[in-house]
Amino acid sequence: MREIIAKAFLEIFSQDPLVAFAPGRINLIGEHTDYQEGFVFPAAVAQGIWVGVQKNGTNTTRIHSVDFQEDFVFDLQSFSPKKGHWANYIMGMVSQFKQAGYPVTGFDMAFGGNIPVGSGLSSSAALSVGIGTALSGLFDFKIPKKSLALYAQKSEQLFEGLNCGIMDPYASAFGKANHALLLDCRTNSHQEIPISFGEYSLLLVNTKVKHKLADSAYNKRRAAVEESVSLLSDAFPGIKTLRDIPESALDQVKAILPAELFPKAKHVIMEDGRVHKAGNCLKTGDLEGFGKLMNASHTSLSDDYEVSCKELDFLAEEAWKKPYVLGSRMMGGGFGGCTINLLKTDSVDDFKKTISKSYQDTFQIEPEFIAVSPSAGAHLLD
Ligand code: GAF
Repeated sequence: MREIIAKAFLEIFSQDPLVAFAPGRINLIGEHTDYQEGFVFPAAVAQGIWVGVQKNGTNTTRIHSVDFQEDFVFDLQSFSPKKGHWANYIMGMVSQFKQAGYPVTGFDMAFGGNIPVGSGLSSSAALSVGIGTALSGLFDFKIPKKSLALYAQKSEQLFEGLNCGIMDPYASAFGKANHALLLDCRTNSHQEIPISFGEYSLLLVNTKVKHKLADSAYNKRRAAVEESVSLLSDAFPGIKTLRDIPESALDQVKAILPAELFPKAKHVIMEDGRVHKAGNCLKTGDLEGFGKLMNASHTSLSDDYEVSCKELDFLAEEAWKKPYVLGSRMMGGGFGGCTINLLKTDSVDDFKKTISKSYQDTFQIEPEFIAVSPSAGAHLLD
């Protein structure tokens, strides 16, 4: 892919580019907890986005998307979001750089990648972090990874209107080969946990659906848990987020919150606990325990947080029936995208064959299987 981007750049802009790579991410467990300053357990993957850049000596930015075969030009002095357009990710990052005092001048860019769009592997965070890494390298800004992740989060909030958390860009920036990141979203710091699944492997199954209104439902869930925090603040003085409420206080929480808010708060509180337990399982090699936590996470996301959909539920439930699957759950924001599965490597073929058939019989869609393994975070390429 690096060669494809460099070749396209040379053809269009008549220069050789500086190329950066930024990966997509998986999340082992810890869903919809990052924006409550909770805990998540993501890893970067080998699939990602390649971004080629070079200065052009003007005040204009010219961009070519290799995947969409489209161009976009904007003036660095005056630009604004364009509803639903991929160029928002570039304009959003440039805007963050400018606000932070980094003097971006005219540049050309070509980018493309191999993350299936809508798969829930966070191609948007990979693109934003890739742009940040490329521009930081091009202008020699030496921006710390944590700042790049925070700029990418803010950019997506302001230019795309998704009130997202820090998990996706953080994983893309900090990923490490053969490790997952046990990330504390209050301090924005992480422990690197070595991942070795022995005779088991991770495999994603892409539903190939992305239900409409996913982004507005995401923002609504976030608003609901924020409302719960304010309703709980008298009984729990000093709490900032649901992360500050222990599982042992769930009965008290239930007595205070309205019936429609309690299950959402319960999910966030319990999911934080599951992330800690999952970290311990991986540290002690208890893969069966880890798989059970994945399954419990799915049930909670589906029944309590209500961010699953019939396609994701079907794939998780089919996977649970297989004796060689240790765990299966929906991954990411929900309403489509992928399930993440931990299963015996020598049963992957049987899994693909049987799941493919049952999913097609039920939904008339051929699912996509994506093998993933924890990989390095964003970096400049030679
Ligand atoms: C999306 C968001 F971008 C993340 O911040 C996170 O909230 C995730 O959904 C759910 O865990 O990927």
